[in-house]
Amino acid sequence: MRSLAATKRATFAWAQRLRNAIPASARVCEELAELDASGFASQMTCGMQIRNFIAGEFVEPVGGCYLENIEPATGKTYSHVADSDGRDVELAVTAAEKAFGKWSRTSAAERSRILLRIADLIDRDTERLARAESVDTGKPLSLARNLDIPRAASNFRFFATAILHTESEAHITDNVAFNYTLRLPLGVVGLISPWNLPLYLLTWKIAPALACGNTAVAKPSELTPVTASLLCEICREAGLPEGVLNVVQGTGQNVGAAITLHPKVVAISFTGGTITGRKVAESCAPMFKKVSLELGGKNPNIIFADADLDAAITGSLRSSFANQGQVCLCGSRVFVERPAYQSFVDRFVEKTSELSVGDPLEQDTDQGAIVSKNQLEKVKFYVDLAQQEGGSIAAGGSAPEAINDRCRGGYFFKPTVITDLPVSCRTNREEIFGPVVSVTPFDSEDEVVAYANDCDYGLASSLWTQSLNRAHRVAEKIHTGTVWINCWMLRDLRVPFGGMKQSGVGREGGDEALRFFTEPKNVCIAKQG
Ligand code: TXE
Repeated sequence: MRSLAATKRATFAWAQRLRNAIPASARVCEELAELDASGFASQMTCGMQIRNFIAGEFVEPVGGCYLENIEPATGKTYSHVADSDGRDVELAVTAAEKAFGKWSRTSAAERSRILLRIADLIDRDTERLARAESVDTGKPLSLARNLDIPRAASNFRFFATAILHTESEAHITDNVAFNYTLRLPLGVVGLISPWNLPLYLLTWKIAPALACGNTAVAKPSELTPVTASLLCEICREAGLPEGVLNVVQGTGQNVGAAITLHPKVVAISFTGGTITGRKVAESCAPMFKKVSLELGGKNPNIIFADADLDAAITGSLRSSFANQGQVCLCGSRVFVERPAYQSFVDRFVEKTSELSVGDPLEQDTDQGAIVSKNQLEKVKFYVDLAQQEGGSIAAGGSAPEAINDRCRGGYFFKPTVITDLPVSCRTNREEIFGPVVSVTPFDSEDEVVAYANDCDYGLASSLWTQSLNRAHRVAEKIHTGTVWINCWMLRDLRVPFGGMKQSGVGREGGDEALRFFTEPKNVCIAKQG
């Protein structure tokens, strides 16, 4: 009769063999979980195991299944993430609902104190979070360290202090009544975030939601689950009461949809692609849920001949290729006034070709890996399409030579500049979401405004000019939620942030976020006597 330990060892060995036989894209299936009478499944995965965070505890998914989590820089599985489903969402919503009463009655000062503590702990763990984010997304470690993680801390600090200074309206109705407006927390809210700026965008939702007294069920992208899990550890250490924040890991169709459709989740804040955003809106509409959608973009970057060309080129390199072009705000359609066109193209192509595509963990890397094999294939598809549509590859256009042994199987693509495209071709209309931009000349202000606005998206735009009058004039005419003038991605967290048309509904940031995550109530008191 074999001992239990021997049985476990034999089962583990068998399970490892079975797991290795499973195609990389498959999940560690229910059968494996059946072996797991004593939590055994959790030992069947290589490396880290990212579980759900519900009611203040890290827990296995009810179904016991896990997805392979692949490192973009190597193309290898380096951890496993819970492949949860509606049962896990139900547990999370129950925990959030249970926590809502006390949290919504907690004073703003106490909520602020805890959120500020979370920000301090994010600062303390910057290196650990930055490395996790870089490994999970493929972005350069330097970018995660200097942008993603500090911004996550800023998100918490901003809303932790904002709630200490909110003003509410009062209206005196002639001499007959006094009105005041209450802005009350909504209840349990659903927060769904994408893979390009995982911690940055998830905390941009969590911070205002909790600051306003709501409790939350959050879902990061299944492609980039790690920093959300590390954030949960930080929240627990900061003293956030159990159930206030719950994170359910897993796919959009199994977890995202369950959150969106849950009757006790009263509002959804979503950032992701337009196609998915439409599904979320379709789910919310019949249930009259509040919904905020931050979706895709195909942003114009307009350079007039009178621009400071050095500044425009430096700014355009960032707006074209930051985070491997995987930012919804990237300026993927570059328009240059004809007198400056050739000079811009020559210098922009030269600088683009100097960007180093490398191992994200190395300090001098400018461009890391694309987030997934699917996204890399999407980028390659559009570069091929661009050439079919008449475009010329002025820089990049292919995968780089082998980066190093570690990254041999990674998802890399050179920053790519395409010229000579027809203005309204598919390449110039559809979101690529990778290190690919087109450059097109224009001859007049009216012409370039028409080019910029001839687009299904309306998220952000940049324009470079030394003429103040032209800047104001064009800024007013362009159909985007944000217009940057002689800059890009210069962010003040108080301003409304979001897009129009197929770039989304609603705005995030500042008072817009505080109003989204609260319900206004008018109280009208008639004057006595
Ligand atoms: O986004 P998805 P993906 C764009 C970019 C990209 C495209 C698709 O063009 O190529 O969107 O990217 C969850 N109900 N942006 O596939 O599918 C999903 O699990 C509820 C722009 O990553 O929109 C993830 O957590 N949730 C964007 C989140 O939604 C669902 C940044 C986003 O996934 C769901 C990223 C469903 N039915 C991509 N299906 C930006 N605006 O910055 C999926 N999800």
